Amino acid sequence: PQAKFLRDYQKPKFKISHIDLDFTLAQKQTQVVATSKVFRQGHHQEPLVLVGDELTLLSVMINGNKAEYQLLAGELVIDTALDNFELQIITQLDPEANSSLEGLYMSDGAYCTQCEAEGFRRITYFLDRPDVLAIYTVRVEADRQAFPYLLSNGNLIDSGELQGGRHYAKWHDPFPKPAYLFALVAGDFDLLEDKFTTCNQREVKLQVFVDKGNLSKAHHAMASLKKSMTWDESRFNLEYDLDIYMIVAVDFFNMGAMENKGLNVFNTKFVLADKASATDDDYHGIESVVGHEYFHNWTGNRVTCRDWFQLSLKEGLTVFRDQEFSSDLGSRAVNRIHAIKAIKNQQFAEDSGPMAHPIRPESVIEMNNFYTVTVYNKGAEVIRMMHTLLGEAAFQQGMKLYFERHDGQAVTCDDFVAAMQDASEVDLTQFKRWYSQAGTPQVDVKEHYDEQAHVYQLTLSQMTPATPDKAEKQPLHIPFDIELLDVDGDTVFNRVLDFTEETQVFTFDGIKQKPIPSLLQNFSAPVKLNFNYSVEQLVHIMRFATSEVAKWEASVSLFSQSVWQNVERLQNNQSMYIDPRILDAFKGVILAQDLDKALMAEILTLASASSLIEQKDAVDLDSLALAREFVVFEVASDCEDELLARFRELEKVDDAAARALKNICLSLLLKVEQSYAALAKQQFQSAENMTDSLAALSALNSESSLIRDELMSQFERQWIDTPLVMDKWLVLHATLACSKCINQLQSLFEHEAFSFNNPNRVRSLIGAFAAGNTFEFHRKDGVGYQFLADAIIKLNSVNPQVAARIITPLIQFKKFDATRQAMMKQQLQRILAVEELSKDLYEKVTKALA
Ligand code: BAL
Ligand code: ZN
Repeated sequence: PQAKFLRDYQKPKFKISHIDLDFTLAQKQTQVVATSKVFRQGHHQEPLVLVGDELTLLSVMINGNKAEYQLLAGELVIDTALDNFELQIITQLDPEANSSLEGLYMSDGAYCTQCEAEGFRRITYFLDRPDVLAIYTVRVEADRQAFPYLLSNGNLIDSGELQGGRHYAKWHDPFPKPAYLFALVAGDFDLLEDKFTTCNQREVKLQVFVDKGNLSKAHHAMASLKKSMTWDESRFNLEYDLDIYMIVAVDFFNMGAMENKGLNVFNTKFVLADKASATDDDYHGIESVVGHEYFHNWTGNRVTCRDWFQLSLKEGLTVFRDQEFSSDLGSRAVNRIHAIKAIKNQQFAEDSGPMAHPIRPESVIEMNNFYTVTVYNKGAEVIRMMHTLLGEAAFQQGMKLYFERHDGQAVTCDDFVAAMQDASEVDLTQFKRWYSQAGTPQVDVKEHYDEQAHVYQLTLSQMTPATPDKAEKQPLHIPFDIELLDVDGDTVFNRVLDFTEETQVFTFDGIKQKPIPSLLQNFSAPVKLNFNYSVEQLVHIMRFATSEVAKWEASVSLFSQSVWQNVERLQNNQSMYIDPRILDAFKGVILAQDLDKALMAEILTLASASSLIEQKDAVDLDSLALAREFVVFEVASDCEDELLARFRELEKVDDAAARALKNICLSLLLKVEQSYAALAKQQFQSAENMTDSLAALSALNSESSLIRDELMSQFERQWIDTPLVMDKWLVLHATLACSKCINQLQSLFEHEAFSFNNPNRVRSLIGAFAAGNTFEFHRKDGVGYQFLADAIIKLNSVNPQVAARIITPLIQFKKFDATRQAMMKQQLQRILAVEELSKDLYEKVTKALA
């Protein structure tokens, strides 16, 4: 497989202004007639080259006559002297056999599509690239009884009956769009309907389609959609533009959801919810993803990407928008903490691994491999930094200018930054380096206080380590937010510093006593901070920082420092130890009366093993396991009485933040004493919602006990017919912190709740194990690596996109000891030797072994 490069971008040689698609849906042989209006662009004699994949070509006609063509390696080459013509292509496909879930496929008896990034070429030969925008008219025909709903983008313009029990529907989308936003759905569903009146008094019909019997679980998604529409009008002044907005939930889906114009297709995971079957986190996830897809209507659909290297243009910006939506509606601090965790735990890992890439990648073998935490989440951080530098008012002016200039176009990240710069007084020339430099910048901070002169100085130095794509890095424009606190906890300085040079000294005059600095507040830039905080400073920040996020960050540092110190002690054959001031700080949080309960829960969710690993370049895993367990045990047992009191106080409170705090208390109590298993059992038996049942099971999941096994069986019996809940059960099995785990997982491959064909099931059983069960995955005997590699080899032919996604922990091997690295590489070699290895896996494995 060959890489494509951003630098090779060329404008399309032909334009397609309109396309009429006619689908005859039938078992094994769906037929697609695609009729396009084609226009040569500029003066050239080159042939029209269309791409296709897995298609049976039946005919090609130009202006009603049979056309000459060649089929070469997935390309249909049509040599014609005409400058404008009507092209008709007839293809045949087999959606039933399509297990890759790209293009047109079947999910539980319904036809549906996924065309981003390059799935449309599995439907017909086309200029399948995002800078070719066409107006779509789509006719769908199928058996009426099996497929009563026939849906596509835009507005319904015709429908009717046909002979033989068949029927048809015709849809027209007036907005020109790239092929990746095309969608079709045909099936039998339950339908929840509502309406929304826009700020300009236009009435929009809202529809959520779900599998039969699930109607009562669609209300939260509908409510989230209406909130999203209201919010986008009030915060971004953006109104919806079609007469109808449809969401269809399907159980077989590679991603979370897809923003097809007017017809979003969603993974059921981000639609279906009721209190009995969905957790508070699920509710939050649904609101956020429904918002995300809705916000794409402007940032993605009305203005789209020129080429796939610009993916962050729409994804970084839309993640930023969905984060702001969640923060405006809920707790800003807790939402920020979740966003920071995604960067520190996953994006930093990507940056230090073989797949490191800038938010605008420069070369790609398989585009599906670049729907990453870097493009999405670091992309959102880059937008957030611009928001910090410009302020809300100027940022909104920039958005307005961006739409004025580019509505209806396919543009680049440079176009976006230019709009932001032109609408504000802020020079973003240096800032743009964030788009082209991969890797996590490291910021070292040194402090100096002159007691006589009352001058405090911070010296900041930045360095971005080499990544496989580039060794040389230039200094970045880093907005560096700080607060200086005095010994009483009052603020003496609180501002964002413009840090632009390799080394820069910031001087603060008139500082009467040595302050305590709270650095990189709110994680104002996606960098690694190196500052030698003392325990005393961290405790002070936890107590007095103005920012709630800073309090949380300080707690993470306190816990992590203690774990690493104990790793060192173990390596030096010393006994482990914890500073009592750390214990007091955590106890203070449990006892606090003035802290938001959701924030308290975040602080007490002690850093996971995988997040600790991300803090270091090299890790002694065996010592880390022992040291982390020790520090968790010390914190939990020192706070046992306080944890139990909080648990009791919140036991019956019906509120998500209270539940979060109560449940973290329960899980810590189980770290102290297995006798608390009775408490977990009691909670499980009396739980009135999924949050509490699942939390009880999770708390018991650190060893294979009788109580745990009994409750797992009860849960299984209760939920066997509800796949999304069985996913939670699979995740519990996959994350069991016990040496029996892998054997049990192997036997679960045969369980009726599992299927290699369904991405949600695969992610729950195999993905969750590799990414979330750190010490079992990294077992010394290498069985964890072999288990993952076996599953990936099997998935290579079933669903390459999902296989390439769950391989991530296996390619990130650099931090581990030589023995583990060798075993991981050995499994990668096995994968590389597989016949007909997909492009997706080929790209990741070869980069890892390079
Ligand atoms: N565009 C793919 C799914 C999403 O990011 O919304
Ligand atoms: Zn998106």
